[in-house]
Amino acid sequence: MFEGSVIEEKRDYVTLSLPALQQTAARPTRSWKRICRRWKQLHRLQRVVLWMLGFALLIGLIYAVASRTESHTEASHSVESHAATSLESNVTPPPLPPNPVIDPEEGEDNAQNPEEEEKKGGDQIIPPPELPVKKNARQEAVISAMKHAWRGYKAFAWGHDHLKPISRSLEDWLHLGLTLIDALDTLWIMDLKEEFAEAQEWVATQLNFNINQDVNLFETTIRVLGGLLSSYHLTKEQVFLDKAIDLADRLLAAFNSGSGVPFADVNLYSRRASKPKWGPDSSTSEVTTIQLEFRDLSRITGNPIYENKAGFVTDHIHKLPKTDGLVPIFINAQTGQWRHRSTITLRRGTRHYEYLIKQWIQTGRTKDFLRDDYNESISGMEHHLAARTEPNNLLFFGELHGSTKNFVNKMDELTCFLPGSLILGVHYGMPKHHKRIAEELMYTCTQTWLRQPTNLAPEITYYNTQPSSMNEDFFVKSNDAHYLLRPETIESLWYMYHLTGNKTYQDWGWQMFQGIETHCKVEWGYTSIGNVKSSVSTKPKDKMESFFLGETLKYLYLLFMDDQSIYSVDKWVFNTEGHPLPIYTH
Ligand code: DMJ
Repeated sequence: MFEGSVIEEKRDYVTLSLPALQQTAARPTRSWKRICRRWKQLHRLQRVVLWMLGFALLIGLIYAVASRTESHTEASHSVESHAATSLESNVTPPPLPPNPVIDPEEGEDNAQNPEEEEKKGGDQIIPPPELPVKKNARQEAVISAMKHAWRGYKAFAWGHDHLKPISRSLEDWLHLGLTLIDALDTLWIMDLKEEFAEAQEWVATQLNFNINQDVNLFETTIRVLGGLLSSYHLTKEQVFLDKAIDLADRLLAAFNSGSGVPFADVNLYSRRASKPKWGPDSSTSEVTTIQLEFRDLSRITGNPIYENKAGFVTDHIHKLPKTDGLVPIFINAQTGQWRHRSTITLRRGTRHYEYLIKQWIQTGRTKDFLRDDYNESISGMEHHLAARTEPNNLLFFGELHGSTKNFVNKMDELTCFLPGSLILGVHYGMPKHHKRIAEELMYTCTQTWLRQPTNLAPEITYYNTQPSSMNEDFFVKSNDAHYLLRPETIESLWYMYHLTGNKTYQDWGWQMFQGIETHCKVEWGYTSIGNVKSSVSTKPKDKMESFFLGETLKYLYLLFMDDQSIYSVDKWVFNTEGHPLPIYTH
């Protein structure tokens, strides 16, 4: 309004002044004669002074005009270049700076101001090495699931073994904060810095192994020792190594048996070992599935005791009689001998075979007896356990029961990690036909999920090997219809995708994840369910297992990763609980 009035004012002025200029146009001749007359009347000296003043005025005027022109030129130049920049911006947006990737070692070397460095170290977690810049939508969905599970655990079970997400309570088993430790490296891999920092803080200040508690050697090794070791490798934070050493020193008591084959349980405080409460023997897969972790600790610390104690068991089992490489499921710790008439099954035995190939890889493929025992066992599986279904010829691996070794046509979800180990072996030069077995078994395992209305697998599936009126390849008994948030099939899908690049494996995994989201997600986390056979009556069991965070969500995240080189199986060997450990040269 104010500016408008000024313009109006100026317009009036212009209008008024035009006639005034026209009126003054006739006067110059008369004025000029008068000026000339005055000039002649001046004294000579006065005229000289006036000339000089005029000259000085002229010079000043020229200078003023010149510098005005110069500054105007500069101003127009800068307007032009600004215009050019705006134009450029309209055409091509400036490139965004890449996400910073902080090299942990570089960070240490660059320490200029110790105080600032200390502050940084206190509240900043270094992202995983070679962290991918962008995550795709499927990865983001899995990260949301992880955050959701973590939120429930933090609210109602913080520092305890398991969350009961429906009753909003907790459950302890080993009293070791299992979920928190199992989740550590998953949080790290997903770049969930805040959550990782609070978990690390708990490990540093609350995790205490000096407790009067019997723990299972196998479960404590794969979940807690494995979780601490992989966290140490990923972060180089000393606290994880210190805790790992303290725990392993206590667990060593388990090997104080007549044979050197460990007892199943150890009391962490008294460091006394005992057979399991349910029977006289140790489980074979449990005594042969702890070597990756104990060896890793020896390699880090330079103390050979851990590797020697656990490695002895593998050497001992290597010498025991087997059925074409297949082992019975129980062994006596005092005598070091198999339990007579014990069943052969991949359900409780498979992890033994997994650690044969993985130990061979971990030791830089230098201990060939491990590779040979593995190959013999796969031949044994093909010969004794492999069978096909009616009507669709699906491959599955059954069990040989008791002393008669009767074939039983059942396979557990637990067995479905086998395709992953098989394809890993093929990658490292095992017989090529193992790939075909891996692909076929992968398909069968996937069907046990995707043929259920929930897209979730039952714990145990029975297979029809004879034509039947049901015309179905498999069926599930009501007692076996639970899904405990297990990872095995998803774990194998990751290996299959990782090593073949076939995106179908990703799509299968995505469908399974949808099943988990639809039927297991509750307000405060995820729950295992009692019935995968109905999408309306799933019978939630109110328990979130630690391996759901340690394995299931981790393998889903890895499965959907665009850049598969980051956690490559050429650099890492994953323990049976999904914790990555480095590969050594020998
Ligand atoms: C995990 O603790 C490990 O994968 C173990 O080897 C077998 N069982 C669970 C997952 O189902």
